[in-house]
Amino acid sequence: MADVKQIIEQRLTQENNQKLAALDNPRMHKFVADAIELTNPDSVFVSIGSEQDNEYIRQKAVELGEEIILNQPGHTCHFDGYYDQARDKSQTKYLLPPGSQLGESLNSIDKKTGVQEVRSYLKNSMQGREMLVCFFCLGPANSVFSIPCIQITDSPYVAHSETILYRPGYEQFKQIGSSTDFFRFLHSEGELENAVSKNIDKRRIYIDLEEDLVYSVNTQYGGNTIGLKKLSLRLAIQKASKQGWLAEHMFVMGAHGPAGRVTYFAGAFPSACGKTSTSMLPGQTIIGDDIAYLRKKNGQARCVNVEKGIFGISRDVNAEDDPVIYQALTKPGEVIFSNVLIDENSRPHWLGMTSPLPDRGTNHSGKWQKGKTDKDGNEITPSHKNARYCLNIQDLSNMDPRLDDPEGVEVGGIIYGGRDSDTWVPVEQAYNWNEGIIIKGAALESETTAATIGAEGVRKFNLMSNLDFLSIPLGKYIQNNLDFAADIENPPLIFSVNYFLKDEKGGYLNGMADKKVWLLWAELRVNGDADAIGTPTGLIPKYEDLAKLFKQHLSKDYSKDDYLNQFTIRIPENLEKLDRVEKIYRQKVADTPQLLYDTFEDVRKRLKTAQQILSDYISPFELTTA
Ligand code: SPV
Ligand code: MN
Repeated sequence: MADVKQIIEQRLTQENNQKLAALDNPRMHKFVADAIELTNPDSVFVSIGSEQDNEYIRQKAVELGEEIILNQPGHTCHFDGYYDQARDKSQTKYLLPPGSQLGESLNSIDKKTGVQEVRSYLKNSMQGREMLVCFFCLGPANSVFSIPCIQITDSPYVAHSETILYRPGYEQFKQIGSSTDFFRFLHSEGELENAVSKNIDKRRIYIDLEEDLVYSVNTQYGGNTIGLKKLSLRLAIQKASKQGWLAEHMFVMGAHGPAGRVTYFAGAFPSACGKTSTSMLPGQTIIGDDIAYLRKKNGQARCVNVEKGIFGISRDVNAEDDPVIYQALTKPGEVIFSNVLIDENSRPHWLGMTSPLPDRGTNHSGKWQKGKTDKDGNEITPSHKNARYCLNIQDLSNMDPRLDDPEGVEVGGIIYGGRDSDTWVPVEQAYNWNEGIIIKGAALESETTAATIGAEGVRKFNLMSNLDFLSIPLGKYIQNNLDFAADIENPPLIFSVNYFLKDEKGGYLNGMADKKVWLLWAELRVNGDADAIGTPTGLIPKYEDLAKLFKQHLSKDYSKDDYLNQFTIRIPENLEKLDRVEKIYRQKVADTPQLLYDTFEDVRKRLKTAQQILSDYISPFELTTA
């Protein structure tokens, strides 16, 4: 590479040069210079995260047609290409240096080959365009949790989204001086056609764990491009593993118990399985809905939201089920909608918003009218199932006041949830930390959704709902989770939840609102305020306690029949599940901790004993208080 200083001075205006020069960080300067040489932009804009710079980015997004202005002040809509609507797992790969191994569950490519390939797609990709250089911070600023990041992109939509989703990081870069400890992201949309990435076959997201660097090219969908979101989670998991903390696919929220008590929960659910709506439950307060860092301090588990905004799924957000988000999406304020349907009055519409959807408008397929089909003959839905909104948590009426607490909040409970139609009860507490990590987290399975490219409704193993983002061997990751609580006197309690349990006819056994009761029961358990019934797999609520919570919080008479149907322990399904998951560990995860196999065996024995003494399907009324 030519001289770093020379490149920057030649290719940046004086003003932009000064912004960069104020940060005395050779590694960062080298990254910028290399990106300029490689992608060859017409101009470079450096953002310091000021209101003026953010406004420049917002305007640029509109000017270039990456965002369309909607009818409400502050609202815009972005479209991704028709085949670029979700995370591309198959083209997201680790750049593997010779001799290193991640296990066969993680997607990787030989580093030299991968770097060459992705850099060939990035070559001159910003010609005729402007490069945006932005600084952000993962986690609250000035905190042990903070990780400074630099994002380079030619997409003002990506940069704009990041100004909403992440805390500004320019000042953080001033503070770190010449430290090399930060994450780097280089993204280019590649060639565009009608403002969307054209060369989808050359979509690549390649991750260099040695360099804390991610390349993303020929894509626009946020999950593939917004470096600080899932791409940073991968880098953070590796960092956390080295340093003894945890980076998780988790919401963080305050559950409001009796007499004003607030107990914080962190919850991991696969994408599109109720994570955001749990973090947004009425009467509770939200810290974050997607990514959390957990660290230990003074013998306590503490956590922060890595983000400050939400990139949430629009589908099914309506005034009744998600009143807080619905309100934020229908009043003036900064919101980027993506892949929704826009009507002739520039109003956004999405699936499940309850009001009738228009018969025509503009969506991710261009001009759309009811009945339109794609080139494969599939009917195009008015808005995509993975259509999203992006907004500031600050604009929600239920923001928890400790969102930016640099110390994080104390974790009272951890919740693992999946989309499971036939096995797990709606809520169950693990007997202890290790069983929680193994029987709830590491055994998690979930049916696939529209958040990733591929078929929906297929039951897939997804440990801790974090499988898509793991950057270390699976066994090591499980061991890190087990070890995390080893020196914590009162570790958080661990719960599983399942909002998707069905009866034999395929009907859901629960209403959408019921999750509030499961959460508030968990809140009581964390504080020692409710008894529980012992099952072979954990501890479930007593009927009386749930009936009280249903009455108090949902004004609902909870019947014994509902309780029976929901909390019957399904022994054959639980046994099958253990066998299914164990097989995956035995076949694919060479470094599985022995404790996992031992714990599976313990639980299997308990299930079989109960099956012999009682039956295949055990009524909770037949079990006793633990
Ligand atoms: C998810 O799919 O889990 C998301 C959205 O939170 S993204 O990862 O950005 O695609
Ligand atoms: Mn997510």
